[in-house]
Amino acid sequence: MISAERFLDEAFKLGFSTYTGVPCSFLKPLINASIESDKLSYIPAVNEGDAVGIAAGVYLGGGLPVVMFQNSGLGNAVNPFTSLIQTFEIPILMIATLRGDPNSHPDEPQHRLMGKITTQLLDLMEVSWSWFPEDEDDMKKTMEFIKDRIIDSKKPHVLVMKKGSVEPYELNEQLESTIVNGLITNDYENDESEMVTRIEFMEKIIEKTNQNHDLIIATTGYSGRELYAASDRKNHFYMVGSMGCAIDIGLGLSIQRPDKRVIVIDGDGAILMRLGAMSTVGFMAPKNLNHIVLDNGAYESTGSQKTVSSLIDFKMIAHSNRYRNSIKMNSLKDFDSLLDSNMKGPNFIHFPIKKGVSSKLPRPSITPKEVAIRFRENIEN
Ligand SMILES: Cc1ncc(C[n+]2csc(CCOP(=O)(O)OP(=O)(O)O)c2C)c(N)n1
Repeated sequence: MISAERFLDEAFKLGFSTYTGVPCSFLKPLINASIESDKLSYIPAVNEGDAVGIAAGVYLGGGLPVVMFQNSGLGNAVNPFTSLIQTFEIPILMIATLRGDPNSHPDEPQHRLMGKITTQLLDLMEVSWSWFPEDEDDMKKTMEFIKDRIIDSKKPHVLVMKKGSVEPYELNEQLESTIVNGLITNDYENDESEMVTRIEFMEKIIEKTNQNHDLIIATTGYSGRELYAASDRKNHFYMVGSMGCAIDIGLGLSIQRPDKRVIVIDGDGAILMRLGAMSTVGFMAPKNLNHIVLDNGAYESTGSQKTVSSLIDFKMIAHSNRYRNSIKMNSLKDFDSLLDSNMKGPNFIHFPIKKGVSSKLPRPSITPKEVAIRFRENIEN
């Protein structure tokens, strides 16, 4: 057994200072100690996939994140693992518990199958893993080795934790949110004649943002491609895959880099896939985060099938999740002045747009791996 504080200390010395995840009883000591530590931060994700997206944002902002969750949540994280972490080559350290360990006493029935396949699933996803250290004498070496390995290979590594690996650590302090009461703004006319297409919106983004101060995440599908078509810049992150994780990445980024303005360009289909992520945004309340949902009422990138967005009041959802400002607008003129106002966030803008995409829309010629390297280096410089 090792001490939670010693593990966190050792990891801190190696640069790991931001933790995120979803609790498991095996993880109790590590989560409790990371919440209480003055030098560490813990971001409470609501889904294991969101935790992986948040960690990606922390890394892209220059940090070294650790994700902790129960193996039953590994399934929730498969897509962000395969299409975000592995595709963009983002090195994160993960701690996954082993409920349902086939070599231990029988666990609850719901853990049996996942316990049996956890390490096989990691192998299948081509994710390297090793056992969580149980001996303090080995811990330092193991951690140094893993840190070098993930940084050199730009790949994730999972420490699989068996029951009783860490000494108990009781929780004396709870996480506190800093949120103030949010506002819903109903000042905009939303005249249909003002509606623009996605590419027109992207051109406005290009006009109103700059490479040094703004960090822009564009969701998977046509959004990323149209932002690229409008202009290819170092501060752009063109998502491919991990649909719904744009806001997770933006959240991790805005916490890691409070000095930058973070703009997340989401789609109605994408945000509906991971609405839960918005609750962590409200809880963490980063002032520099702007979350825009371009709502064309469709999954346009995959053939324009209708989404259920026409039934949804996104502004109310954002408000209920305690975003500081929740707005619906569809005019570029209004959007222009809103950006100039540099309103404190987290801000949510539901922006209805017209369908339509160029028949010759390019795909980024830069690879996902190059996008990630360029994005992180641009922030560091
Ligand atoms: C997990 C996952 N499910 C499905 C897809 C396929 N897919 C890619 S883009 C897209 C549509 C996205 O719709 P929306 O966010 O509304 O943006 P739009 O295409 O309308 O710009 C879908 C379904 C995917 N990439 N990942």
